[in-house]
This record gives sequence, structure tokens and C-alpha cells, in this order.
Amino acid sequence: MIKVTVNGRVVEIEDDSTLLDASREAGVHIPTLCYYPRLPSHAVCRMCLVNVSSEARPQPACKTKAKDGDIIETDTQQLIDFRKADMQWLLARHPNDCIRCEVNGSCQFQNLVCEYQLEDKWEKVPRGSAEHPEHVLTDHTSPSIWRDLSKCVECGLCAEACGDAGQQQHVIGFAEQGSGRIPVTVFDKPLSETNCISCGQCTLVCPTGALIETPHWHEVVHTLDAHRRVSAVQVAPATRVAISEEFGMKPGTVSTGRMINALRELGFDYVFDTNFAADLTIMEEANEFLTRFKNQQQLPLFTSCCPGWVNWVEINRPDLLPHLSTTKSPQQMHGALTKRAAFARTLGSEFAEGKVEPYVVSVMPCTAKKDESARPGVSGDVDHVLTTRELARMIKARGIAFGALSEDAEFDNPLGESTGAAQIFGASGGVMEAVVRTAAHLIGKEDSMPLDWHQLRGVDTVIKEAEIPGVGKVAICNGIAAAQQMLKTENWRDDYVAIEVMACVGGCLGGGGEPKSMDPLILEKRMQAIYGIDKNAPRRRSYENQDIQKLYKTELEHPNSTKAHHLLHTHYAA
Ligand code: HC0
Ligand code: SF4
Repeated sequence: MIKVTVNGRVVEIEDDSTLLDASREAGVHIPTLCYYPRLPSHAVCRMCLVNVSSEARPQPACKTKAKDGDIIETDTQQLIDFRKADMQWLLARHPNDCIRCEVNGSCQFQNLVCEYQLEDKWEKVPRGSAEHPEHVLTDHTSPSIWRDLSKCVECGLCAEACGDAGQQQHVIGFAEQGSGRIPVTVFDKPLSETNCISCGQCTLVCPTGALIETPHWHEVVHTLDAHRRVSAVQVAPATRVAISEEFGMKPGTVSTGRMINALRELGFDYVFDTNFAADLTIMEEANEFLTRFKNQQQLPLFTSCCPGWVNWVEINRPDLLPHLSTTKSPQQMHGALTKRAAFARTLGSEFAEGKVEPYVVSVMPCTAKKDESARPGVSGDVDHVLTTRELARMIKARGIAFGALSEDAEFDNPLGESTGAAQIFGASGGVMEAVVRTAAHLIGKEDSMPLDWHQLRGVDTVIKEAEIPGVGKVAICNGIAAAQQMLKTENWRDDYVAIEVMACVGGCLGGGGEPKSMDPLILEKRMQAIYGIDKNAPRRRSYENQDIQKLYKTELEHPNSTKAHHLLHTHYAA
């Protein structure tokens, strides 16, 4: 440990801490635009320049290591003037349309403009096609991601998140060097024509509205307000452990009840749980796996509930498609059940005859779920997909006091019951752990196998594995980069019987539609919350879900039945 002084306050910090870490420890705010935890710092924005006693000139706090005894000053007039000049330069080229911008109120750049009181110095000479006639600045071609590069502040974080330090897709890169550079796609192709897998990690790190999820929330608000359709919403496991952050609560705060109450206040007739369908996915996938294992066919089985991963396989390795589980993701299963099974029939004869369908919305931590809902073979199951951030925007727009809502609320049934196994879907390793819990029961080894598989958990990106007695080894790839690494190994086909891949590090809890956070431990905190829900759940194995047992008895017959295949399985396109 070392000791440093920040604006007169002495703090003790880890040896390899940066000046930014030291300031945060001291509770001192230093502005940043091009810094994001887990990505390399290049200090291009210069907003975090501070004075430090061991250096003659101001240093960028995000990448300068603190030394024992350092005296750090963050707020001298000279530093403030420098930041203002820097901001002024960016502001002069930024469009003056905050009021209509999707990130209005949660934009880091806007916050700094307010903090440094620059609002009255807007020169209205925005960057636009006149400055970059050769580049496409606005791109709405992707079902998941919108780009508006007139709002770009050149931080470079999107290129990092999509590049070597992140997803390794290299869809976005810099066209020019120096000031005036903008992040573009190869040959300026629209995103829909690139190798983009829709993971949304670029939107998560973008400090402005230059990269956002394709917004669906306006249409959802209009449909709810029109009151012409019966509406149902389902919520993903990873949303309930992250949405609290949007309302200033401590990371890791679970807000299941508050979220259900907010959705009811927004006007949804039914508030269901995607977790119900996660349990159903396990029933289908565990049985699919055991059939493949018995026949020694198409092994290892790859999980298919992460649409970023499915996109990656379709784009890069179509030869692996037969290895993907054919079970629909819980989002799509839930939508299909809401529209075309027993629940819909309870709504009246027109619904039972399929003449009308309920309006189905899902709330997901993921941008690729928007893309998934439009896939051939499943499109129509879900009408609109909101990210966690969009739901928060809707709640704020309606003036609902989220923090004041009661935590005491239950999902509607019959599509609302779930087990702990479904909840852990939201964390990397969780889908496989849930499969193993139910597979152990199906092969009669439940009593000799553990319920908790700690070796499959965690936010680190090393490939994790576990031996399932009598079956073989399973593996976890935490992030699309880890999956690519696994596929480069020689023996993955022989080493494993099943492999889980989640495209985003941490799994869905680190998804591209989750709240933006500068907390370096954010993934760990959300993960802890997810495993906490599982630990306290009265039932922790998917087959124990009573409503799922009923569903098989009354409607689906048995896992992988013809009926189940019709409603709950899909196919993939090369
Ligand atoms: Fe996930 Fe899902 S767990 S992909 O990570 O399988 O987005 O949270 O909703 O569909 O259940 C995301 C999260 C889901 C789905 C579930 C799965
Ligand atoms: Fe890259 Fe993912 Fe953004 Fe697509 S969505 S550009 S793959 S980071």
C-alpha cells in the first residue's frame, strides 16, 4: 500500500493504483471522457489532467501511476481553464439537440458541459457531412445499434470495446489520426453489412449519444397509451440486479419488486418473468443434450441463448451451426408461450383462435436481443425489446419514483414462476450450471452431485471447466474473445461434451444494454446479487418448477416432444 494526498486529503491505496484511483478513493471527482474501467487508457481527451508533485507538468490521471508520497491537485484554476478550452472545442462541433437525444440526462459530455457551465458558449458549427463528406455519419441499418457520429467526441472507447481489448470483432476503427478522427466501419459500410454481432458493448462505453441501442421505447409507450391491445411484458434475469443503478442505488441492489410495480404503473396488463422460460429452456436443452450424448452426435453441444454468440457463429463459423442447441432462447420461448399457448387462450375466443395476439414486450440487458427478436424462425414471438437502460428512461419519462416503489410485488402467473437455476442464467457460467443441475436429476445422480458449481462461476475470462461424473467435461467461455480462443485450441471437440458461450464478459449482467457504470467492480457486484437470489430461492433446479411441470402435463407432453419442438425450438442460417 502507498499513501498519497488528493486536494489535501490523505488516502491509502494499492501499489499499482492510478492517480484517478487515488482521487476516487479520496472522494474527489475528476472528469473523464475517454476512460472506461476494463479498457486500456489512452488519455486522448485530456480532461483528467491533474498536477502531481512528482512530475513537472500536469499528467493524465487515468493512466499515471501514483507514487508513495505524491501530492495531487485536481482543481487549480489552470486545470479548470484547460478543461474548459478542451470542452469548448468539442462543444463547437457537437449538435445542439440534447433535448431530443436518446441519452439526454445520462450523457457524460452533457454532464461536463453543465459542470463547467459552458451552455451559453455553443457556437453551432456542428461537425457534419461537410467536415467528413467521405464518411457515413448516420446509420440506422442495424436492428440493434444506431450510430450518429456527429455526436462523437473521439474518445476511441467504441473501437477499444469492439477491438483487441474487448470483443475482438474490429467492426469499428479510426479513419484518420489526430484531432478530427472518427470511428468508422470498414469501407464505411452500414453496420448491417459488417461482422457486427449486435453485442452493444460499443454503446455501453460511448460517453455520448453517438452509439446507442436502436430505440424501441417510444413505440412501446405509444402502444401502451393507446390501450387497444392486451399487453404483456417479460423481464430478463440480469435486469433486476442492475436497474437500481439508474436510480442512484448501490450496485448489486436487487429491485425485482420495484421493477414489477414500475411496469404495472407504466400500463402493462401482465408482468411476467423471462426466468419462467429459462427453466423451460433447461428442460428442453438438458434433454436435447442427453439425447445427443446417448447418440454421440453433434457434440460438444453449444448453448444458443446468447444471440451475440449465435450471430458470431453464423457470420464466422457456419460449420459449427449443427453444434448449437436448437432450443429457442428464453426470451423467444416466453414470447411464443404468451402469444400461442394456454395463457393466450385464457384471454378469450379471439385469442384462442389466433385472430388477435397479445402485445409482447421484453426487457433485456442486451442489445442483440433486438436483433434476435427479428430472426427468421422466431420473429413475431416478441413485438418490442427494451434494454435495461430504455426501461429506466421510460420510468423517468413518466415521472415514476422508482426508489419509492415497494419491493413487495410478485410476477403474474402462470408465466411468472421460476427457480434459482433460471436466475443464474444472467451470469456467465449460469446456463451450464443450470443444465448440470437438471441433467444430474435426469441421469439419477442428483444425490451424488453438488448443487453449486463454483468452478464455473466468475467474471474472469479464462476458460472454466468442470467434470460431470459419468458424462464428461463441460466448459464456459466468458466473452466472445474467450470463445475465439477456445476454438483455436486443437482438442476442443474431443475435450468437452458441452460448452456455454456468452458474448459479453460477465454474461448478460455485463450486456450491452445494461446501465453504464464507472465502477471497476460492477460485474462482480451484479454477479453476487444474482447468486444471492439463487441461494435464497425455495427451489433451485429447473425441473422443480411447478408451473413448468403443469405445462408439460397439460400442453407440451414431454421435453423435446413434437409440440415442444414446434413452439420452443428453432433453426439457424449460414
Ligand atoms: Fe440473458 Fe437469457 S439469461 S440471454 O443472458 O438464456 O439478455 O439476463 O434474458 O433469453 O433467461 C439476456 C439475461 C436473458 C434469454 C434468459 C437466456
Ligand atoms: Fe462491435 Fe459489438 Fe458494437 Fe457491433 S455491437 S460494433 S460487434 S462492439
